[in-house]
Amino acid sequence: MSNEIDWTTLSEVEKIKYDSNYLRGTLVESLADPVTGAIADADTQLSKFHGIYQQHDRDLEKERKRQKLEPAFSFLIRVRLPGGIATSQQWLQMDKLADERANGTLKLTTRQAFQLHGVIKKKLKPTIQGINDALMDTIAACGDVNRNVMSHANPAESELHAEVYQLAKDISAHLTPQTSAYHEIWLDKKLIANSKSDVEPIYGDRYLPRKFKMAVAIPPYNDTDIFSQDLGFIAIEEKGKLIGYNVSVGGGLGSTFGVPETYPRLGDVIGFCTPEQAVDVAEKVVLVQKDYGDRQNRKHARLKYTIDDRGLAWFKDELNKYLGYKLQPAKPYTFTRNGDRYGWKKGTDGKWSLNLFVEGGRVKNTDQLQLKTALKEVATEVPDAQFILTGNQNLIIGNTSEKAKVAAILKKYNVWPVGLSGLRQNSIACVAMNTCALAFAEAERYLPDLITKIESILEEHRLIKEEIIIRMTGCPNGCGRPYLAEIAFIGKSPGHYNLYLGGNFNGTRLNTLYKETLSEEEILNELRPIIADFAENRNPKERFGDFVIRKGYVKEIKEGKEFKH
Ligand code: SRM
Ligand code: SF4
Repeated sequence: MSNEIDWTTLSEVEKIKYDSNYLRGTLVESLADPVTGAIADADTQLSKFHGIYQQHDRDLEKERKRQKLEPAFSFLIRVRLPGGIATSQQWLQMDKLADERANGTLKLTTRQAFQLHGVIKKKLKPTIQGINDALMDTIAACGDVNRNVMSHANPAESELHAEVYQLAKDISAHLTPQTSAYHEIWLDKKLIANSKSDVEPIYGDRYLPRKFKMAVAIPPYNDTDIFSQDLGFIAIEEKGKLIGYNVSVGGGLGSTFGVPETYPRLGDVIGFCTPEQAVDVAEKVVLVQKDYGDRQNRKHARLKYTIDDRGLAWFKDELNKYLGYKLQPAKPYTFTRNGDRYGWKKGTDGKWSLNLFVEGGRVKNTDQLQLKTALKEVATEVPDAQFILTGNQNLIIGNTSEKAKVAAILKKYNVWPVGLSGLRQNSIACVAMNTCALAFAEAERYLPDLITKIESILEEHRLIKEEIIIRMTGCPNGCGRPYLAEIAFIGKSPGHYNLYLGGNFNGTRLNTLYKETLSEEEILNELRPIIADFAENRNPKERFGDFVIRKGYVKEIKEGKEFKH
């Protein structure tokens, strides 16, 4: 332990990281402890770096307490998948692990990753091994490091798409923690270090002050919500060739009710770099944040606050110093939309891809829809197909020469084609209940029903095909990126939501609080007259989010600091 660091001023997690011997902590002992289904408190912080969150079943919370039992502990495992691309073999492995070791469902996340929920402690290790057997891993899927790097969903759309995907993979590889702890603990590799002999050339022994997120996007499609990222690369092309990337910094959405110094913020475009410079730029942005980010207050520790506290000009200067060269001036670009573009598309190689809607990103079987079985059959019968997770919790069955076979299987199970409203196909709901410990209200389990009710209003006004971005989260942390939606609900208490309006259709504007703590009836009563007004008084092609601002339902927010819950 160092005597030079004044631990009393730092957040508790800083000390846990430092004392962990590069992310080992007492995880081995915690896993072996038969007395509890939990792991030691400090290990719950470290397990995140290994892609694992301790959770408990919140539906059973009261009953377990009544019976004087410890909570029904289980774990979430997040699989890192840069750009979201899995093979059909990997899909089959995840499907199997979901059945044999988790709760029988697969969750496709808003950052193009897989999640397994409900894995009990003794099944953690075999599950992680099963994931690694299929050549995937979970390290750095969570924790104070660079997380899963998002990329425009389908690399086969053009050569440029493939180059951009390669950048996501390169950055991900470059910024993966170097500690051998992951291999020792989960994969039974020989103990390489029992003192501080591991090195983390980029992160050092306390890693980053907080999580760090990156994405790449190719205009005109903002399908990775680039301005919500700590660091974004916006691909710039000339005559179909990639010439480089505009660099955007300081996005982030997490905030806390009652803590006004926390707020969602959109990234600022600070310049342009060449393709060869991009990995270096990613590293140096991370290093500036590592050195200057707040290590005292975790609620104020993201890059967005470092930038707002010290100023964008300071950040640019500092970054240029770290780089040893200046970023070039940013190039012009336009985003026309975010979200996914559904349906079949032919790639430049002549192969076919189908973007499917997966409600709430949850792959499961219900009485109404056998989605999990259908996708398993596709993966089994069409082994050349890729399974590409999009940044909007959806799935692309990608790059197959067997379009007819895929189509027949999906038709057999009524998975595709389906008639979706413009609202539903642009919906995102975070997980929330029953696994998320931070949820105040339902999201994934409730939004589909609420949408059905809003659809009736849209139907009355012949707006059922109108594309409107709608997102719901169970708390203000922002996992479903609600602050960018045209209509958003953020859980306040069970059954009650704040309603936000006025995000735009291309993900470049924050929305604004419209009404607080609404029940379902109140939500519908609030939305009904606005939708009627929209139907009657919109300008040609005007989007819902732009309309509510023009008509004064909410005032446009120009920067994160103005945001109020
Ligand atoms: Fe998130 C914490 C789920 C994307 C901001 N997020 C959590 C935890 C792990 C709760 C916890 O800490 O105990 C949630 C687990 C719920 C569960 O049972 O699965 C959780 N976040 C998710 C996922 C699964 C939502 C989904 O339905 O898809 C997404 C996983 C992405 C991935 O694959 O890595 C997910 N989380 C996001 C996003 C969106 C994004 O990154 O594009 C955000 C907003 C962007 C941002 O980071 O600013 C987000 N999650 C947070 C925060 C707030 C961070 C902050 O700066 O304040 C927390 C809480 C925290 O970190 O303290 C959080
Ligand atoms: Fe949980 Fe809140 Fe994230 Fe939803 S937004 S998954 S409730 S932390």
